[in-house]
Amino acid sequence: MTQWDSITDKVHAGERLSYEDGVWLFEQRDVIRIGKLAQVVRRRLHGEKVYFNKNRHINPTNVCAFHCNFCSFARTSDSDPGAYTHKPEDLPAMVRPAVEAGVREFHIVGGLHPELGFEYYEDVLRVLKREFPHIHLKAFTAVEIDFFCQLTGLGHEEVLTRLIDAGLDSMPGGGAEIFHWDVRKKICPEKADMETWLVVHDTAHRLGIKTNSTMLYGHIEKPEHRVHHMVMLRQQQDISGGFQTFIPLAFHPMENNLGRKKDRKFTTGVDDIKTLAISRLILDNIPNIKAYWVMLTPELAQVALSFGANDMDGTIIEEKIYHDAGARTKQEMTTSELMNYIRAAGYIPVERDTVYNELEVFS
Ligand code: V47
Repeated sequence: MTQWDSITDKVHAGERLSYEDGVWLFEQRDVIRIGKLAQVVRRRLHGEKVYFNKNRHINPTNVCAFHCNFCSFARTSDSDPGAYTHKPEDLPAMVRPAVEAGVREFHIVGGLHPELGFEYYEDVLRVLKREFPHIHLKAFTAVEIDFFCQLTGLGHEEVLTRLIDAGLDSMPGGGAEIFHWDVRKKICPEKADMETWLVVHDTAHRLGIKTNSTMLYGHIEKPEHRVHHMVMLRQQQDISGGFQTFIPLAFHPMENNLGRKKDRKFTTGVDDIKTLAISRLILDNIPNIKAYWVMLTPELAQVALSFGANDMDGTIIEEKIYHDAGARTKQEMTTSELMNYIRAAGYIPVERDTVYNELEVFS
């Protein structure tokens, strides 16, 4: 029996793939064959449906105490060129047009400001929830939550409980980067480490908060690190069960030191598609795989739908982290553009809310 036969049998039988299977798949050139296997899993879970939502990103500040070498968004102080810190009370006016256009979710992440207190972040949520009680607040990565613990001396559960009281409804999956310390120590040594990132999500899941997960790939990591990352997420999901989706994030090399070291090379389309497909195969217990069109381009995200992905994120409106790093995509897509991409790929668009309740099936 060849390794292909063994993996194919496991996928059809719904059996878990091993770490070794994952690394072996990364070594294979036949991306179509990997994609076909990923589609077996994707069809079993979702049939022909592809999810999207109507959302708006809000980045309250880009001033950050940390120095991750892949980041093009952060500024070290408020006096740096391009630095900004919005007052919480100014946010409602900024985002009202998007609310009037029908968004249902605010995706709120930002810098770890060295001088602001925890109350600033609570106020961001409180002001937005007061003004727009019907909008879901998906806010703050595990790294931000851990930073708030350092600011306040409180534990993860206390910080999360205070944020829930202020209006937090769920958490995004950022800050995961690459868990393996051999890589993490070189790209973001100051950030919460793998254990801390996982503990924050574990705590959120126990408090009833759904969260997402990500992986930043295409820089100095090797396939082994990618598969290790996925296996660690899978292990956590077995324990706490609250991850809704996995989003592979391709490294963007402009305006950051890591990109300079890599001669500003972007990931290739084949690597992007292969990574998505393998994640669908390894992460058997995370229901959704997101093709984040801002990062992939809408065209490649559309292709990804036939390689295991079943979610295209949303309308997004005003994305900053990727655009500061050289994203070649637009800032926003209309729902009809999103639906056209999904339909043209042969799938059924389904509008969802942040926690994956189906709102409308456009069959
Ligand atoms: O954690 C930062 C990444 C993440 C770069 O949960 C970069 O639904 C590429 O997590 N090149 C934040 N990536 C974005 C994020 C996210 C995005 C979409 C949906 C969700 C969700 C979460 O962006 C960071 C980091 O991994 N990032 N700089 C860069 N130069």
